[in-house]
Amino acid sequence: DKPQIGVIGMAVMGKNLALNIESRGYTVAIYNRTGSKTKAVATEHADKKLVPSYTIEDFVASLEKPRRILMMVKAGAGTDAVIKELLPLLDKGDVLIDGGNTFFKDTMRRNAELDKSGINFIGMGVSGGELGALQGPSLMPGGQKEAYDLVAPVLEQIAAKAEDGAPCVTYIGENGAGHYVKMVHNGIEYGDMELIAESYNILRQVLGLSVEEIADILKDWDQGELKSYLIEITADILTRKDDLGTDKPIVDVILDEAGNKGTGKWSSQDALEIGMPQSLITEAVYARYISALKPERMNASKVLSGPKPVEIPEADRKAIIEKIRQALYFSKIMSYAQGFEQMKMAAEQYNWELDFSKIAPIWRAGCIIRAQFLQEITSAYEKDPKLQNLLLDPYFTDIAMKYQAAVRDIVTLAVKNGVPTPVLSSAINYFDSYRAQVLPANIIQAQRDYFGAHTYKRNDREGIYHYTWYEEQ
Ligand code: NBP
Repeated sequence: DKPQIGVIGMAVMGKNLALNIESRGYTVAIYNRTGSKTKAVATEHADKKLVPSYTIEDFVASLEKPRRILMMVKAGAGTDAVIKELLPLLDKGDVLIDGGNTFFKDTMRRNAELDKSGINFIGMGVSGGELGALQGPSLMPGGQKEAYDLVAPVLEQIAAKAEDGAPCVTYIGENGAGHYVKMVHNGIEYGDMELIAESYNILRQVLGLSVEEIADILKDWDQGELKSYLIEITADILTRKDDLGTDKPIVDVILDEAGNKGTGKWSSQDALEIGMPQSLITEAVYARYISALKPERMNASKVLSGPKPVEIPEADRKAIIEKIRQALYFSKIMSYAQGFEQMKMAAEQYNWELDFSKIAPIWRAGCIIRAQFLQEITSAYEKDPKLQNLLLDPYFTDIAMKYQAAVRDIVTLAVKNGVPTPVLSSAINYFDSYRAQVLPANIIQAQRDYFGAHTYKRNDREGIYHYTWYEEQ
């Protein structure tokens, strides 16, 4: 059998995707720059229909035409290097897929460049980590529609399946649309993670609960509206003890400095670029940055102190825990509302036709942000594909109205205790701004007109105005 598809890059993602594809009945060509990795995969899985090549020429020559090649290499220079080597070896009509965490503008550029040679280039977001790659990831492919159709059968087979059996893959849109949607997905992931961390912190610092007690609370939350992969793994994390034998919970020995690989930052940067508020994700990125200033924080903590903790009567605890749950769900909704607004604006600016009734369902399984609540988002966009903002769908309007009081109470309680809640606070501020008939932007416009003659519009008549604030010198 000639391999029907090839995978370049035998690090954790490429290897597992190759095995996933093979498990669906395909013969898969494999190649890696460093041959020993290819050899190791081929040897370990000698019983499988994997066809190793040790030069890129042999790899390309081994494939059935039109060739279908999936690249899973380090995004950036690695991707460009592989494309450069491949280009002279490919023919018109071949399909090259970049499954890396690539910046969407790189994908737009590569798509246009390769299109000149008649090569179809798909930029595909892959979410689900190592296990997802092997068992079924969520896939977000963008590029030429005809090219997508050539690879759709394989992608549908390897993708995760939602509860209703639908594969977690859909054609997202032209050129960089797939990587854009993956970028927003990752930003949302940052927000979801930080919201759980902030909720944990309030339970721990304000209510004084133990790690074990918080684990039980999260397990309980995972039975209801908040049911999701991230709540589930956090509950699990909180039950684990230190593996170096100190008998402490593992979370109590993990240094509180968060790392990042930049995809959350890209999401915020582009929101700034296209002019759409994305305050929750951005605050989540900042929360990681400020955490990374650990030595500075240690220093500052010796000089700057917060308020005295508020005493919380035992009898109030249960109600506060429920309010934290509501605050978390409310804030998650704000974050997704912003994420979908951002994608809507991006579609206008980058000329994509994004169909959210098809995009929301592919996040229901396989990916890191998979959650029961994505079914609600799916239903909202199925009912109204042109929905202006998630908050205007009746289900979400109802939750926002019901839970807003809880967020106000929890944020206030945290502030009074000196416990930071950058993302929870951001959520209620977004809600209050988005629903405001009047914002103090009149003051901003007056200031701009005062010092820079930037002009303003009036709320009672048409036209552009400039006020004579002072006599010309
Ligand atoms: P890495 O991101 O660690 O990349 C390692 C692979 O890139 C190896 O195969 C390496 O070959 C190859 N490579 C590099 Br580095 N530079 C190259 C070059 N100049 N020419 C050719 N090959 C080059 O691997 P990964 O963690 O498996 O991720 C692969 C892609 O998938 C990345 O873009 C990543 O962001 C994305 N992704 C990862 C995850 C995850 O959970 N890890 C999830 C979703 C997406 P070598 O062996 O010869 O050095």
